[in-house]
Amino acid sequence: MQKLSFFIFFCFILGGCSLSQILLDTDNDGVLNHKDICKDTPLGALVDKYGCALDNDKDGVIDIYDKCKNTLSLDIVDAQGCTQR
Ligand SMILES: [Ca+2]
Ligand SMILES: [Ca+2]
Repeated sequence: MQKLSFFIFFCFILGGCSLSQILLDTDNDGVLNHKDICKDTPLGALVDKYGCALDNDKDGVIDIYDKCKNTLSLDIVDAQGCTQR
């Protein structure tokens, strides 16, 4: 909350910011744009505090699209997040 206060303060001091711009969340992931590192999060994806979709098994396929959510870290996976055979 403190970071948001600083952001709002400097935004108004420097000019050109409206409240609606400050409170904008373009991808509707619950993380405001000024804090959102991943601004194109797919609708319905769970996100971290930076607005990036979660990929719990770190295979490069985000959880919302991952059909195999517990692949091993060194596995090579297909587009569905499942180990290629
Ligand atoms: Ca996002
Ligand atoms: Ca995954």
